[in-house]
Amino acid sequence: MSDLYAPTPEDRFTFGLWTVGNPGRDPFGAAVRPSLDPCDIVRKLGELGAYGVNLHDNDLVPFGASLADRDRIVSGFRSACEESGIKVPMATTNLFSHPIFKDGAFTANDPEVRAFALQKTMQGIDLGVELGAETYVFWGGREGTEVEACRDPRSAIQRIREAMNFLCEYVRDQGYALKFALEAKPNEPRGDIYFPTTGHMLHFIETLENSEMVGVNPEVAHETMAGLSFVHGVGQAMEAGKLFHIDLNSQKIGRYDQDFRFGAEDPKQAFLLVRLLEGTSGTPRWEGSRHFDAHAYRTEDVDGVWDFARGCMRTYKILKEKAQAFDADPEVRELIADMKNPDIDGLLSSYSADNAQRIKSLEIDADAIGARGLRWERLDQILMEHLLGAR
Ligand code: DIG
Ligand code: MN
Ligand code: MN
Repeated sequence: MSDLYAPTPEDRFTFGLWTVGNPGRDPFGAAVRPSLDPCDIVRKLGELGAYGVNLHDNDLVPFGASLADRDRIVSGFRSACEESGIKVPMATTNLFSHPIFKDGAFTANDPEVRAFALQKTMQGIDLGVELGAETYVFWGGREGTEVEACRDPRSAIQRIREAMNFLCEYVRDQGYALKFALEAKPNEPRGDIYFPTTGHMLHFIETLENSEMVGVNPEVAHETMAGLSFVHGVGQAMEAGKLFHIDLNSQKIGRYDQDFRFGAEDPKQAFLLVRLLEGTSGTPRWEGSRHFDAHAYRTEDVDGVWDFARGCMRTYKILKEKAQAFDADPEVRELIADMKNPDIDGLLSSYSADNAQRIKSLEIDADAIGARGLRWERLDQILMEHLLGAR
């Protein structure tokens, strides 16, 4: 019998080489799993029904590799992708592992570090485009401080703006059809990271010279670490036309960046996110990659890694089916139907002296409205019953 929740490339599920390739190292313990060959990862993801694989430059090409070795590695990887039908929709640069970046990359006080970060990123962009990437992510994991007196925060912002403007012009100069997606995180590995939330990134983008090329890559764990609603952050990015990529995973609030299997800690929030991305309430479906920036628990062996990958995709598809059922539920549709008021509709959407006068003259019974129940308790209970399989 066919599995309703078996992933297919049409679902556009992607994983990073660094996610399913995570060897289980953490600040308090060594790796527990062997390193996986990138070509083996690609073949396995193809078998599992994934759409694509994403990478940092050094996930594939070791830091400092010769040009000949780089070309040999890339050629073999491209062959594995083609044989497995796996795409490379997104690429990014590792600007956080090498000690040169220990006090930042684009924001470092040393201009030679900033130049090296630009050099490495241009090479990473060339690699990503060569592999077919359409989106280039920037996660500034080292762009931050522990000792706040080390630089004026305005200098950090100006340096990152210079780097983004420079790299957008590089992409245009090369004729690449590539968009940038900026990923926020509030802290870890730095004490405080600049641009800590998606909201900060959305403002920053509007200060760039080529802002139309730049969007955001919100991550579940990162907005949750900041104590924010991920659904609201994604909704704002979508409304601004700036949701260029998304990092799906799971997170308990008030913890380190856990990057757990999608839905593992927060099925209700995951349900609401899938509902938003899939547009089951009647809005347009978001067509980007459903990228899992997550990794298996350190308790797992390699077989457990593939359990993790299957679980991410399966949970997403189960929640998609439940969101479709929820929004098709007649009682839900009745409860969230747009409230209409012929006396008011049309008055609020744009200013005119006439509209102002008519709004001023409205007789609104605030006490009667204040006493009215909204029935959100009933709505949320229905959501829970769909989620728990009781409806
Ligand atoms: C961490 O959440 C970051 C890095 O894994 C990578 O640069 C980016 C792309 O998903 N997410
Ligand atoms: Mn993370
Ligand atoms: Mn991420």
